[in-house]
Amino acid sequence: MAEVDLVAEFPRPAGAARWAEVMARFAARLGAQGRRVVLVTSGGTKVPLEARPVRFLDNFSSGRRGAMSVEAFLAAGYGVLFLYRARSAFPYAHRFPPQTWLAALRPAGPPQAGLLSLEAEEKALPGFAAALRSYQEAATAGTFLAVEFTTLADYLHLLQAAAQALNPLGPSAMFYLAAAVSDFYVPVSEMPEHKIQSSGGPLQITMKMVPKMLSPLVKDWAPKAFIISFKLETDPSIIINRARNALEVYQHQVVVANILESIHSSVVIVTKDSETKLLLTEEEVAKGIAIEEKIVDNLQSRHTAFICDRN
Ligand code: PAZ
Repeated sequence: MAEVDLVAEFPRPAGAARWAEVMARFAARLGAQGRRVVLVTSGGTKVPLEARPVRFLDNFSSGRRGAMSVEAFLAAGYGVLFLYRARSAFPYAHRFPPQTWLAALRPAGPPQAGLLSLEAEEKALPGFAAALRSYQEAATAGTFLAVEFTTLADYLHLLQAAAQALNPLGPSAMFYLAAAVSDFYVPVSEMPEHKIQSSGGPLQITMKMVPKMLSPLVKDWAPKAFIISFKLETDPSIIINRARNALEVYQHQVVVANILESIHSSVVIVTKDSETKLLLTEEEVAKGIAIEEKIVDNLQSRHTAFICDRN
């Protein structure tokens, strides 16, 4: 879809131009260091049903896949641009919902010289200090940039800007498109201005199909990059065919196929000529290993081969 169509169909969010600059600077700096950079998209998009929206169409995605994958990519040395749904899972922080640290942390005496001291029983917040350290290392090294979206329009504009920022990195750029993006939307021109009244009786809405952004991404926005899309289904009998069909239609490199019931324990990495099942054993679950570590490890090797091939 050409840029002009995107703007016409989906209002450009406030701040999109500024984020485009920030993302371009981030990618250029890490590219100049010779670092690989991955765009991780994460969480679900929100689709308004009214022009002054009270109601929305949304989906189940928690953002956990994206957040865990960011941690694995940073540990592997990638620069990470994280395009995520506001208030969905955030790297390092998602393991510690407020009720865990609100109960465990307490002030360790009055602030001194502007420094606030907090303390907690070590076993009340296992992994907390390590998570803080990992996050702060990435922040200090400047290898992590988080950009929020809420609505489908935000997501589409920011995805395009992120792709344009990463395009100059050629094959060193990876796109890891784990967000659950709505397939349906109500065009602005067809939205009721005010809140839909329940006194009007049962509601019928006709929604338009959201254009598939994978097509311009692969063809025009970042044609040299290594591109991974995700495919979620609830029917295991169709998943591999749907993944193969996406590879055929969009001509990108990898589809990560997952089934709703087992998204966090099993996936299949599908390419033009291979299918690799990744599974977590009970032992691995007990050790706290996440499926995302296996996905990222697998994709990192494929990315290395892709870069060698292109060079
Ligand atoms: O965000 P989450 O951890 O709850 O779920 C991850 C996921 C299932 C949204 C992701 O793995 C995925 O398949 N995304 C693409 C969904 C799709 O458009 O088919």
